[in-house]
Amino acid sequence: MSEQTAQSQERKKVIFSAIQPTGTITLGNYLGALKNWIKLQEDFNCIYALADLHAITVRQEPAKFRANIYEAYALLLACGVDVEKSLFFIQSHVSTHAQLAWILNCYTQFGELSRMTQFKDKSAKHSDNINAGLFTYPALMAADILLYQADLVPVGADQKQHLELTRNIAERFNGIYGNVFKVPDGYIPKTGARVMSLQEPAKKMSKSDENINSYVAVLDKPEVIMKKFKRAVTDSEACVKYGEGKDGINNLMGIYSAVTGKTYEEIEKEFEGKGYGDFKTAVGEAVVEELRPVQERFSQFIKDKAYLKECYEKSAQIAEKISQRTLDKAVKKIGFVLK
Ligand code: ATP
Ligand code: LTN
Repeated sequence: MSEQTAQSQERKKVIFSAIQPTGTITLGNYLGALKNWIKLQEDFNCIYALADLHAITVRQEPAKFRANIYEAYALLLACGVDVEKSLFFIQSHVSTHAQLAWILNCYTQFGELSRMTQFKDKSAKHSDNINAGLFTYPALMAADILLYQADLVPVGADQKQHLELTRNIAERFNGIYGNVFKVPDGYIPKTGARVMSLQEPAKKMSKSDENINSYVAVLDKPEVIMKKFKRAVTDSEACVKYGEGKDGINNLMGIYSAVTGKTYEEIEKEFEGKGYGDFKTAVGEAVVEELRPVQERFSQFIKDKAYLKECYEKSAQIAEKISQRTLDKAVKKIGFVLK
């Protein structure tokens, strides 16, 4: 057998990731996760989802929620998710996710969930609605990943803790019942893994932030993007250099580096002797150019609901079949009587 044949026969590694269709997708989501989703499609077996079940851990207004789901689906196709190469479905369309999530809830400890930073942050932010789903959110995320025996999970740095918990749940379950789940690894980019708020650069850029100047949305118009970067909070030093206590500049350098591929040293050299104004303009322009083709493709996809439906239905059917195999295996091991 030639080396080439052997290689092509080797099982391709499986990638799983998801994003919540809450609000508009930001530059943080794009640089921290989505850019990797697109790249990985060439060499891996990729399975992607819109996590609508996760999204209702925070109250959603129905009409707006539905519009956000369509928008997010079209936008991800526009970013380059290719349904000929990968699966891309809506989480609630594949029934195994909620089923395995219940099971994994019973193998996840109260103490573990209490330590999750996202739970602490979101329960502080939504103190009027600290529901059980918000608390057990990571068990559903573990189900998403483990159902597909995923090897790698491309996410931003903020999801590291949830991934670690997923690994612990998988190991615990395997420890009791034998090898049921593949224990996955994270895949976190070197630059862009944690894009910070443009207004409070110690906080992550988040699509649910009330202050729209704190984030750049992938669908923001060029002039809006330029304005948001010009208003970005920096410091009084006026020197484009990466360093401690310079959260704002560090963040802009991270964004510029993730978009252009330039290293921090190259960026420092490029802006030697120049002020923050010039730098902010350059960052804004680079981001506008990066997002222009995505915005153009989006405007086509969003008009064609029939095409979107065709894509998500086809992917969901296949996902249901693949994930059912893992669910059956788990159910059998636990000792349920099979149907
Ligand atoms: P929300 O504000 O509603 O919690 P979010 O903006 O954090 O949403 P998610 O849907 O939770 O977005 O995350 C989607 C993906 O984007 C995840 O892989 C996450 O790690 C990544 N991500 C989110 N925010 C950032 C950020 N500021 N920098 C880099 N990656 C990010
Ligand atoms: N919790 C994730 C979204 C998400 C996810 C997943 C990411 C839901 N299920 C499975 C990776 C794998 C977030 O980004 N906030």
